Amino acid sequence: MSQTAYVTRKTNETDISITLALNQYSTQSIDVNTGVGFLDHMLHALAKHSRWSLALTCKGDLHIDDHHTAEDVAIALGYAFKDALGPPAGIRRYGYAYAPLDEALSRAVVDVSGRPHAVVELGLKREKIGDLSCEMIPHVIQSFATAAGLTVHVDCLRGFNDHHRAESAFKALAIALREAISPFGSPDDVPSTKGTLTA
Ligand SMILES: [Mn+2]
Repeated sequence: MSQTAYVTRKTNETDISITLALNQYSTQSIDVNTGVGFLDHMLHALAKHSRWSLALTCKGDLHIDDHHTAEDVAIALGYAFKDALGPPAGIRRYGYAYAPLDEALSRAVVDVSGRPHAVVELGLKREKIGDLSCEMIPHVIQSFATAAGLTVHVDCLRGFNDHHRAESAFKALAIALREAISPFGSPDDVPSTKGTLTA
């Protein structure tokens, strides 16, 4: 099954191109360039531990700030994920994971529900990490989940260093996503008592 998507999204604020392939267990190719280094780092971690291949470029209005770039990249990546996955069937649907990074520990719980909802509590204290505003970090996860049609709960449970806190959250989300879309049951089984996860 080909689980790939190609998404472009162009506005007056950003120009984005994404090629995404899911379940890349033998080889992975990851190249992320948004112009915001720490955002690239988080998306690279998300792709790596989700076992995605990801080529993502964004030319955004960084002369204003990082807001449009971070938000629009997350939205486009969410659409790419939803498109690559296709109608949810033959998957676990639920996934959860804990990921530590040194002293930091985060937990992510994912439901491929078709019901977009995100609760993200990372407890970041700094104004920015590199050129990414800390207020944008939970917003990236929320925007991704909304566009992808996912329910996600992501909490950083402990940690002193904000770089570690954020990175452990993206790693936990990656592993939970990987689990949630992993094959389970018969390929045409929709894991819902309602019989659909798309309405
Ligand atoms: Mn790091």
